[in-house]
Amino acid sequence: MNIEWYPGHIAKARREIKEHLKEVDLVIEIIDARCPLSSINFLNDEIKNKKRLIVVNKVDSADEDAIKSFTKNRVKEVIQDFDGEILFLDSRNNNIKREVDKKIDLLTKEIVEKNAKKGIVNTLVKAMVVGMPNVGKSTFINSYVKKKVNKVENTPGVTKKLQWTKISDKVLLLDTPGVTVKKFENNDVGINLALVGSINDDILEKQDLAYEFINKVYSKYSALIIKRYKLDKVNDSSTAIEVMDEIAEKTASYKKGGGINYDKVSNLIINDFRKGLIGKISLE
Ligand SMILES: Nc1nc2c(ncn2[C@@H]2O[C@H](COP(=O)(O)OP(=O)(O)OP(=O)(O)O)[C@@H](O)[C@H]2O)c(=O)[nH]1
Ligand SMILES: [Mg+2]
Repeated sequence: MNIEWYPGHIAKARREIKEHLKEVDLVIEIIDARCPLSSINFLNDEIKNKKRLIVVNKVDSADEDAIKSFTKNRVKEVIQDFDGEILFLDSRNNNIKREVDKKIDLLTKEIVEKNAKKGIVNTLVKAMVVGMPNVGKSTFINSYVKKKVNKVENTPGVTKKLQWTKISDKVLLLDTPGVTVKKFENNDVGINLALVGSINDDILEKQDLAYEFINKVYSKYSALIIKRYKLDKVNDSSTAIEVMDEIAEKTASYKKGGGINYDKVSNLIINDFRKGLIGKISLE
């Protein structure tokens, strides 16, 4: 399965992000905890020289062991000279302000001190919030400011324009549209991003995507899948097709004239994963 999604509006958003980089002191990069390495570092060259806070978001949906293993060293595998901070969040939670403030203080200490020496006592830190589509950038800002200032929806491409939000007298944040890359490093990255909803569903072959999902996660998470769909025929060594077939059977996903409705069962599996209904599953 080969996935590419780089429409005109994303190319435009990328250009706009680049233009606004000059104005900000800090970049807050939001990534998806279920596939942190697939969703990280998409603006590599552009934000290389900026102070960087990586927010590993949606931790409520991800496998706890996988989250624990995501350390600064892991980040350095993809961003060699990373010297920023990492913060793990469920951004739908409204109590994130204190934690975020602490990280921003840490990363902007130098700027604030430099300004203080020049006699500027109230530095307003400007930060840009960036990330792949649908990772939760707007949700993060809404929770941080404790107001619904940005539109949030569970599809990619919800935020269309760059928009500033004043969080406090100390912090100003820029929400940006989600951006993907022209070509993913490998197929697996594209598949992971498609599964978490960062790629427009219209271009995806759902049957292939659902197959890739089961194929990828079944060996590790068979217990969760078996429990969710009350499967009793498959076992740990069953193939992805056998698993999909039994899910179809147990969810009555049949075509009118008989036979398995693979479109239906594929959509069901993907949506259940995205909603976290199967359990805490990580793709990496
Ligand atoms: N489970 C969970 N869902 C989240 C979290 N943060 C955001 N979401 C959900 O993820 C979906 C996308 O959120 P948005 O804030 O619109 O994402 P975005 O990155 O601004 O998306 P674009 O503007 O389309 O690029 C929504 O359904 C949110 O409710 C989180 O920490 N945990
Ligand atoms: Mg948004």
